[in-house]
Amino acid sequence: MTIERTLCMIKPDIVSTQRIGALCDRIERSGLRIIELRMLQLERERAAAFYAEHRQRDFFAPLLDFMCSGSIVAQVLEGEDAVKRFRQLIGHTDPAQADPGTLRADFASSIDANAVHGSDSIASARREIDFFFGKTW
Ligand code: 3AN
Repeated sequence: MTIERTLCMIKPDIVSTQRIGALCDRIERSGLRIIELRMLQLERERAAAFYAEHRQRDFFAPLLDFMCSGSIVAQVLEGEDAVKRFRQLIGHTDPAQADPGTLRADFASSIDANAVHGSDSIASARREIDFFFGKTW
């Protein structure tokens, strides 16, 4: 086991329905530690840069619309095996297919409005933490 850091982004569906606290409670109860936190509004260009790997997908434009529809909360989470553990806690991209007890099963309403993002690898975590918090890691 190694101590890792991963990027969590709480999406506009959770912020607008005032469930930031409920979601952070679940994260903290999982044992992961919130060590940085910032609330912000993504501009379209910035959202496009964050999701650049999906540029060719037909859900790209609706994804940007949604991610720019309100504020998001970016966080750095730290803990043993944080990248994998947080992905497991989040669950499947489509909440209809997410296992019971996962964040998307409990908080997400659709594959678009799916509550939360978590880095999918250590390399992605580094890039995504830099994206929101600068190269201080
Ligand atoms: P995840 O967040 O589960 O790693 P990614 O990285 O494949 O999912 O996709 C990024 C985001 O794009 C998802 N969180 C979701 O909001 C959206 N997305 C992914 N696949 C689809 C899809 N088939 N239809 C609509 N939106 C999608």
